[in-house]
Order: sequence, then C-alpha cells, then structure tokens
Amino acid sequence: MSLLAKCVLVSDAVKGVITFKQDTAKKTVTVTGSISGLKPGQHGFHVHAFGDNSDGCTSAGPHYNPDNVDHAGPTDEKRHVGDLGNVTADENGCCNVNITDSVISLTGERSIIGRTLVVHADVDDLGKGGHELSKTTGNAGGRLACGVIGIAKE
Ligand SMILES: [Cu+2]
Ligand SMILES: [Zn+2]
Repeated sequence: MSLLAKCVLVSDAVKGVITFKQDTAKKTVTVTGSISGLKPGQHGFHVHAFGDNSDGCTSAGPHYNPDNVDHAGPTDEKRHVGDLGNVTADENGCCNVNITDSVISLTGERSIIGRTLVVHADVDDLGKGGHELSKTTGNAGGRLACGVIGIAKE
C-alpha cells in the first residue's frame, strides 16, 4: 500500500512541485520532484510546523519538531522530524529532488500532511556550523518559497 501527498512551492521566482510517497511496508517516504528559480548551490529544505501561509512562509512557524530536540541533518539520530537537509540547484538554478526518509510520515499523530514545506535562500549547516542559529534552523537564511503538503490522489 502506498500513500501520496503533494506540495506546490510558490513565490515570485521559485517554483516547484514535490511529491511525497509513503511505502507502508518499508516505512519510508520518498520525496521527489523539481524546483526551479533557485540560485546555484545548496538550499535548506524542511517541513515547518504549521500549514498556515496567511503571512507568507513566515506563519508556517519553526521546523516541525514534536520531540523538542535540536536541529540536525536528515541522517542524524536526533533531529527535527522536519529536517530534510538540503536540495542542490545546478548552474541553471534547477534541482531535481530525490530523498528517501524514514522519519517523516504521511499517517498518524506525527503526519506531515497539512504542514508547510519550505525551501531556503542558503545552505542548511545541519546543526554543525557553530552559528547561533545552527541548533534551531541550520542558519539556512530566508524562506524563498513554501507550500502546504496536501493529500493527493493515489
Ligand atoms: Cu526551513
Ligand atoms: Zn530543523
């Protein structure tokens, strides 16, 4: 059985469509899609707590963090549930996203459905940069584009 969700990332310059597919047997979620309009290089990529875009990406709140732990990278044992790391844009500002994650879920109490996916202006240091924001946001800079993650037709 699989479950599907989608998110449309929108802003003036940045566009993207991201698909989340949960494999209930493997207990993983694959995150695939493409984003355009980015500056070349790495960009922080997170699920933020709220599906509220009434004040743009700001009202999406902090990283989704039901365990109340420090910010980290996707492969770290302790991390925010929303910590998906970085996506990498090529010289044309485009990136193909292909992430497999076993922490985010599309079901249950800790579902990411109805929360906001954000792509940032700068690289996420995965909690290791030594900046005062490293342990909360990875110092990933402004919120370039965002969208609410919604249920999609399977
Ligand atoms: Cu973020
Ligand atoms: Zn985080």
